[in-house]
Amino acid sequence: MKKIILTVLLSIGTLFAAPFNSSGKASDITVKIQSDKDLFVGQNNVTISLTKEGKPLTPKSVELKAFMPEMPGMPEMSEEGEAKGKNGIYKGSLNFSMNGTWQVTVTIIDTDGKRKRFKTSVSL
Ligand SMILES: [Cu+2]
Repeated sequence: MKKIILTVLLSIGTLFAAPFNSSGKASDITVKIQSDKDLFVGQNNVTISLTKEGKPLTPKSVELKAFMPEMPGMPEMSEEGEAKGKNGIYKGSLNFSMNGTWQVTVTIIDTDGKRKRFKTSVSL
C-alpha cells in the first residue's frame, strides 16, 4: 500500500516539474538543449545536440552559461562551463544556485572560428 501511494505521489510530481527542453538557432546551427532530469537548484546535467543542414555538427568547442541579472540586494550570478562530446552530441552542466529565472546561453565556436550563440531561459 505504501508503495502504491509513493508511486501516485511521484507521478503527480512529474506533472508539474518537467525537464528543461529548448531549441532554436545559433546562426546557421540548429541547437537543442535538454536536461537529463527535472531542473533543481544545483548542478543540472544537460545534453546539447547540434546540427547544420540536417547533419550532426562537430564544432571546435561548446560553452554553456547560466546567468541571473542583478536583483534588489543581490549581485548578478553567472556560471560558465564547457560541454564535451562529439558528432553533434555534447554533455555539460548548468549550475542554478537559486530559484528564479535564469538566462541560458549556448556558445558554439564553429569550425571556422566564428562564435555563434543560442539564448534561452528557464524558471525554477
Ligand atoms: Cu537572483
